[in-house]
Amino acid sequence: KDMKIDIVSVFPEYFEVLNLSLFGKAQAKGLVEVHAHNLRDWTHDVHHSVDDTPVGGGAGMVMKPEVWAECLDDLLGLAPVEVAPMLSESGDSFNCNDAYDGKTQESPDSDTTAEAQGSTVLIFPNPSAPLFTQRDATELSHAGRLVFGCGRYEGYDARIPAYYRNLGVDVREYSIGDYVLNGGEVAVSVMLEAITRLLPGFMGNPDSIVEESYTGGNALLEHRQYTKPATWRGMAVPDILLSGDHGKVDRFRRDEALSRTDEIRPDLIERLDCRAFDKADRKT
Ligand code: 6GU
Repeated sequence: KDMKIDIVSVFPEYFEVLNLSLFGKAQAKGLVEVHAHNLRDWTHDVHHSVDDTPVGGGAGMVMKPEVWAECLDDLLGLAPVEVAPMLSESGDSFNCNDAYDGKTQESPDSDTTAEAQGSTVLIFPNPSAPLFTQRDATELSHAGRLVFGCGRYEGYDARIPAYYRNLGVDVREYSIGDYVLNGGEVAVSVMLEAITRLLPGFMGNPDSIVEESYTGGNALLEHRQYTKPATWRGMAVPDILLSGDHGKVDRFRRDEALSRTDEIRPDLIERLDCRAFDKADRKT
């Protein structure tokens, strides 16, 4: 099972790092195939312009729909179509991550069912979109092809995602956190790493994936880790971890995961499925 990835950006060189390290090895093994394209290759004017001033006024520049569409039509193998006026006025078709038929990306158990199985997904990084989570990474790791469109400047014309959604393409828009970046390139690298490390054969030790933070219905921060020596510069590792009693070790780690999550990320505790608590879990 392999995954094809296309990235469109005005800085395609940014993605040269993908030939290095773990990702480079995965490409060599044929697990993934990545192509970074320059959006300006789809321009026709001498200045290779990809942006224009915002309609309605305001600061900054907005990426033009024509250039993006020529590029994405090529990559997706689609012919240009004129959208019927009624459709183009429909407010629904502009909703983030909402398919035109009203189907949303959040299926109740998308961790396992993978709506994206083997299919093509078009992804736009967007600071004003829903947060990209481990659940999204898991779901998208089952896709056959991912096409990322990196916006720059103040963003891209809202009709681009809406147009492809109307054609029935699975279009997603994601933010990677509550802070502002200059463009989508960093966000795409973050999403790409979160997705591709889940591909079978990508990681040396697949077991290390199962126990991680944010996985399954048990989205807790991980307990702290220690290695040898048992005492270092006068600092001892917790006794229980040296006891050899696996039951006690598990209990200790679970309590620490709960208390640390409660302290650092109380929002994660609130979103926990109450079925994820066991009888011995401390009440907080
Ligand atoms: Cl996806 N893009 C940009 N430009 N800034 C962001 C972001 C994305 N996510 C958080 N900040």
